[in-house]
Amino acid sequence: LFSPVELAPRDPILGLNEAFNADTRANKVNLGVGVYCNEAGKVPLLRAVQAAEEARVAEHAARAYLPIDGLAPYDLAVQKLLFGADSALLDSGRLITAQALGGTGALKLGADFLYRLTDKRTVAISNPSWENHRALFEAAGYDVVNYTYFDPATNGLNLDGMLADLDALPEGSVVILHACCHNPTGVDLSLADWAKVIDVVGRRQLVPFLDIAYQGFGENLEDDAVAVRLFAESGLPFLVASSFSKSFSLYGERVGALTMVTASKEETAPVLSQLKRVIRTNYSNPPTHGAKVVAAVLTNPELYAQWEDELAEMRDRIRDMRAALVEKLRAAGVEQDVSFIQRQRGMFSFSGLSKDQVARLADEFGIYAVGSGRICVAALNTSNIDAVATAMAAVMKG
Ligand code: PLP
Ligand code: TYF
Repeated sequence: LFSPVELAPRDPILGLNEAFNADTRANKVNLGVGVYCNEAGKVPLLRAVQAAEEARVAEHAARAYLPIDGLAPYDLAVQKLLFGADSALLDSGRLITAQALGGTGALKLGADFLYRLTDKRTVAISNPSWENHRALFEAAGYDVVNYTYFDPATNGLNLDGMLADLDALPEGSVVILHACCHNPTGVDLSLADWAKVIDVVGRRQLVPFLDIAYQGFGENLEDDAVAVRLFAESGLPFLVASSFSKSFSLYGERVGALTMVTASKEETAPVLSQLKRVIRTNYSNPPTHGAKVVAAVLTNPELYAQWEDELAEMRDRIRDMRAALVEKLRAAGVEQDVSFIQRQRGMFSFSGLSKDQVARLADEFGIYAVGSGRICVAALNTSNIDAVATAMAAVMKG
């Protein structure tokens, strides 16, 4: 039975953890996986989460099954966060939200749903993108193509290239769009850029699928949702995969959601019924704990305010680390322009390091980054940043 099975390639990001764990050097640093660590180098348990968990344990609640599409107060709280608490969409009958197993689970539900219920077979992802986008949609049966995104010459966005590529896609293609804090580049669209993208998407009848895994890590919760809100205003149908893994530091609880905005309220019941079928035939219904905790925080004004503060703390610390890294690289004698590190948003910096330079960082210094040159700025702290800047400068200078 199993003798013909060949070894699968490792995940290019999660695979790095194994190499890092096997490294015996005391001053090793893991800048690979996109996980926020605090100044002490630890994944934090947010105080708002702890308070909600304590209240939940004290309840000693029974564990019945959740509905197929998840906890209703959670789904509603997700919608408010995405579209705004006063959005007209909330009462429009055009929204469907299903609790999902993280943002990845939401993407997987969306991929399976679209493949099963539409006849188009092309998905476009940004070049570069999070590697799982390709893997998930290929596994669902899609042909995955790239659209132009990053411009290495400016370390910014190639908007014209992006619009031209979107314009050339077959009608009905699914387009995955990073709503904020693009992974891996940290390069985002402006309001005006989004308006142009929405124009092409509408004209070419593409299927927009927004991925928002870092809401709150760019500017703030509201501004980071601007793409979602502009698509909402456009009246187009679209999908959103959202995640609380990062914003609640609840990585292991798998808390996310798939939201679909239908074109009319008449579409909603059939779409929801088919989505439930996809869920039922995958895992039946989602787990309770993470969604209960997130819903408790999002529906309690005091806990919400505390969470917003803690999110701002994470965001500000990452910004401080960006500024410090730029300063220390310059101080270490790096002459090329590294100011883009401070303009990039979210957890990552697309550092411009080559594959060879990344390999040297690991071999010579015990500093692990993704082969693409992506580093997780959220893993820097005042104890490791000098070593990282010195090592980066050494490999950058040749
Ligand atoms: N989408 C992007 C772009 C991501 O970077 C991540 C990160 O983990 C996810 C989706 C999914 O996150 P999770 O499945 O951990 O909630
Ligand atoms: O890009 C990252 O590092 C995060 C975490 O297969 C991650 O999004 C990485 C790889 C993966 C799943 C999650």
